[in-house]
Amino acid sequence: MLNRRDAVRRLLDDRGDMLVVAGLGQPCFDCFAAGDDPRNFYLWGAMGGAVPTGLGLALAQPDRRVMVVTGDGDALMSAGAFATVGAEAPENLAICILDNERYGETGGQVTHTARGADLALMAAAGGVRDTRTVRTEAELADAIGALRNGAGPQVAVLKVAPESEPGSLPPQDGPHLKRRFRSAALGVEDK
Ligand SMILES: Cc1ncc(C[n+]2csc(CCOP(=O)(O)OP(=O)(O)O)c2C)c(N)n1
Ligand SMILES: [Mg+2]
Repeated sequence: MLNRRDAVRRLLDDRGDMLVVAGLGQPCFDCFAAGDDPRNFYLWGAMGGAVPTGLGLALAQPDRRVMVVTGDGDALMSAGAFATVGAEAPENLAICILDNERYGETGGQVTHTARGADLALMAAAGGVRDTRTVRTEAELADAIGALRNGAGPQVAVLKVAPESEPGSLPPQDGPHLKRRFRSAALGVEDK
């Protein structure tokens, strides 16, 4: 089982001008713990929003790498979006799913990935060509390379340990997060 904090820290290390969409719950905390950045868009409570938001961003900003970092619960909720990711196939989109097989943030209730659902296969069935499930450190190194530099869309499902990590909370003011993200992404002041 992989450690989610370590994996996200490595994924976002020396990130260049990459834009990051953090799915609700613990993925927000992992991205914040890796180093807050105005180019992180934290979705906080918006369940099911990470993949569609990252897809829209990747289509709107085709010259920027867009990295979605989200959980299995969030990805299951918007599973239909994989078909649009497959159809649009933005080369700059990468999706990293931290699959702890739990709704970790709300107390660890098991999700369907603990009961046979396979998010990498679901993405592949949606037409995403480069998908993988990652269980070992060696596979993780390859996956990080693909997520950072491989032709997108990329989907990697990281099987991470179910234990929660210490709290690490990003700013909670939604309008502030939206404004600072737009300013940083577009290089203009957004009032
Ligand atoms: C529509 C909706 N239902 C339920 C919730 C409550 N909720 C907040 S975080 C979360 C669990 C998210 O699970 P996952 O995406 O797997 O992230 P994890 O915390 O396990 O890393 C839930 C159910 C919500 N915010 N929105
Ligand atoms: Mg989860």
